[in-house]
Amino acid sequence: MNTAEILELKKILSKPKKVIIVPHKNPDGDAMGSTLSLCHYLKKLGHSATVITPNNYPEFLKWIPGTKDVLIHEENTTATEALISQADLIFTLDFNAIHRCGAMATPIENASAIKVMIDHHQMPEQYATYVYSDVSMCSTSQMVYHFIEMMGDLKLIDRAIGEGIYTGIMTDTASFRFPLTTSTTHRVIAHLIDLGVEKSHIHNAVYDTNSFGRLKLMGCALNNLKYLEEFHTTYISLTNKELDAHDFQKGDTEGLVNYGLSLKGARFAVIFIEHKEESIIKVSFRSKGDFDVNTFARTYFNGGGHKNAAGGRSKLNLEDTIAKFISILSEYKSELNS
Ligand SMILES: [Mn+2]
Repeated sequence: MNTAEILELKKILSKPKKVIIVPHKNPDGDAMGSTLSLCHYLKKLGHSATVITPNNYPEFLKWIPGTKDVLIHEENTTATEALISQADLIFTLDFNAIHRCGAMATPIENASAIKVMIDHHQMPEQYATYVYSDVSMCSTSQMVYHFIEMMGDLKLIDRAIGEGIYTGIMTDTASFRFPLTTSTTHRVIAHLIDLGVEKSHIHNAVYDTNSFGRLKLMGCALNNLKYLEEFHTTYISLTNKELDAHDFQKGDTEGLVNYGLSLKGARFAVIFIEHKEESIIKVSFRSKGDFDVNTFARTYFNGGGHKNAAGGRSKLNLEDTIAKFISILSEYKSELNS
């Protein structure tokens, strides 16, 4: 987003507007943190702002300031679609392909509102009038901080706005350790801590909420871990039966793929999860170094994301999906060994 565009947006936002803010389907910490922080900021500017999520989101995010005012499209379709059609502006955050907001895609496309995208995923679609896309950013939440900064309103960032931003940065960087965590990221975090954001409290609220079932599911996932040493690749699979046996709740499989990448020598880690409702296999990819899982997921598994973290899906059954994956790996043997 260039200076001229910022000035245009500032002009548009100089009078009270009806604003809708939308994260991607199955919102994660960055999606909820960024949308809720932007919502607080816009309310402080005097706008009527509402976060509408495509579907429900994990309980461990339901403490972020502003959560109680979030509307869920899937559970309140008529009312939320009326708000979308009446909106002056729609901000879409933490995704860059309109299908990523599921059943909200059509109402958003049909809306007459000015659309603004803020996002850090690769290869953005061009559905928005104003696009703030930066793939070098660790999180959309950090981009919300810079957006407020570009608007000249850094002084408006308070503890409530800061808690959402902190949550998004923390979750998308796996607590400040992924490669896109920069010195600027840490300077942003330092500012948020100075505003009174309680980092230990947020860490506990998000991470230390495991149910007994989830911990046992983790054990099951680790028990299923396989290592393909010649490819420096680990993979985990979870069947419906295993999920059911451990009282699976939304969000329980979040982050499990990272355990595979923590194995000494591993450069590529994958998790395959049977998804009963959609009858597909959901696949998550993680890598270290130059191995580009965004391209891998796009090419073979109908997905995408970032260079070191991406997702995809397969319509084959679990066994055939894994077999397909292993057969593709041989093409990357030299790359994974270099
Ligand atoms: Mn993100």
